[in-house]
Amino acid sequence: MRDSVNLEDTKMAKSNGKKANPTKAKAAPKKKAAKVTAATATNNGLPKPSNKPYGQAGLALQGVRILDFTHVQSGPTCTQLLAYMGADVIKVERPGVGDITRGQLRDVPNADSLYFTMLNGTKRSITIDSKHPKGMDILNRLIKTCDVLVENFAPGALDRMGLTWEYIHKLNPRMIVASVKGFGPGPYEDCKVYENVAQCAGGAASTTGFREGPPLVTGAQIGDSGTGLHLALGIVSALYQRIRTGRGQKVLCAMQDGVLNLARVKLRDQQRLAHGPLTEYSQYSEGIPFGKAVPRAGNDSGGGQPAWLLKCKGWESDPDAYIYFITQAPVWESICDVIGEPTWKTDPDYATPKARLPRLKKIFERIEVWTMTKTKFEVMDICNALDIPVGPILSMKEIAEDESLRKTGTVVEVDHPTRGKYLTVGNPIKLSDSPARVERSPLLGEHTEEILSKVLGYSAAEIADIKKSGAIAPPEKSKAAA
Ligand code: CAO
Repeated sequence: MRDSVNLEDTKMAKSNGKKANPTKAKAAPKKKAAKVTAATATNNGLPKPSNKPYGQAGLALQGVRILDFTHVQSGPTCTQLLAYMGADVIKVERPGVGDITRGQLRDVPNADSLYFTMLNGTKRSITIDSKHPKGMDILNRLIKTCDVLVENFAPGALDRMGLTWEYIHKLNPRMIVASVKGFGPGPYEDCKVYENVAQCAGGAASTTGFREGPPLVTGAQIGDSGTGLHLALGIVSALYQRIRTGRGQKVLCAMQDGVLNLARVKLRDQQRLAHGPLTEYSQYSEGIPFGKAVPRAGNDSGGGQPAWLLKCKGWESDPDAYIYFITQAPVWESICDVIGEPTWKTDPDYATPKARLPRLKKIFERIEVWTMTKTKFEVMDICNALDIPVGPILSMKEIAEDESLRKTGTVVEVDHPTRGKYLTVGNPIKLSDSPARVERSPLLGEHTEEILSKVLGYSAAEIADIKKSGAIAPPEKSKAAA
């Protein structure tokens, strides 16, 4: 709140042609400040509120051009999201090779894999050999015309291409250079990192799984996609700051940091351990002492409301016939009624959250006797009507077929020239004035000529010359063409 007041004051001072002075602005009399805020609300350097209907005033990131040097998953997640929001994302790929994921985990012969297509929608692809002199000329022009360069190469790779921060910033002082790396500065800064390395090094794996088993990685790509999301926020923040400063900056997201940010409740628990056992962990109700570090908590809730995963009708043959059941304190009486234990409402052993803590195992066993008589969807219907928070375990098959996710655009079917129709995850962030732009991924180099001529202004003769040089096509091809 205070920051936003200062921001208003800074803008106001600028619009008055005076240098902003936050100290003076803070000391300004209240009445005067209120008057100024009202004035800035109308002109404040912003255009008048659009009269166009919501959703027809362009896309949120329209006009932002991204030089996308990303590959595999973490970087592509970030730039795909920015493309969904309206940015023009130009993906640079190595001639003849492309992003390695184009060919990884292939399900349809000779077609780009789902690994690639689901992470690179709504982008344009240009092939450029960055180690070829003519390739570097093209990159120089791209650097001059783009707002953001996003990359997730191994540490040092961008510098080895000659694209140091100093070089880029000299060519285009407004350029934001955003990077994903495995680790931040420190002993591991030079290491290459993939998803599960980040999950392990970010503290997530040591706290995932069952106490009696080894550490476990999770299926959600919190290291790759999670860090891509962090990077996207860093980029839009830097774009916003650039409006005031006129200059770009470096944005760095280390995957270890991104995972730790998502696992912050476990660092919370690590500190709580110094003050006694973690009473909401089922190991407490089982009388098993805690060690020095946060243990694996199985399906415990991780929050203040005890919860567990319970079998539902059909669990013997359906591996996903489970419900996640939260014994939220305010609805405890409804839970007692629905499972057929009305006496637990007043029994001093069960009536209060504190009394229940050492008995959680027994309580969940009893609730499970009830859930096993119902399908997970029946439990959902019954419990939601009573305000009891529960969640069905949905398989990916169920998600793929879920009509409501299709309606909201969270799951989208797109058509691809070589692989046909496929499902992708649309924009999970819904903006009321900026509809998501979810399109298929580009073929390798599909937009090379279009970008060279329309974005960078090369003439037809220059493009023919570049083609012959081998800078945008593999050497064999260019030789054959010559
Ligand atoms: N033209 C010419 N060369 C190109 C090029 C182009 N258009 N695009 C890439 N290259 C080159 C790079 O210059 C680099 O060459 P050098 O090593 O000779 O400098 C090389 O291709 C690729 O670099 P890389 O080391 O990044 O690739 P890799 O497959 O060996 O490693 C990964 C992959 C992901 C481990 C590494 O990039 C990394 O640690 N990235 C940072 C962390 C990250 O994002 N991890 C998430 C990956 S998703 O699970």
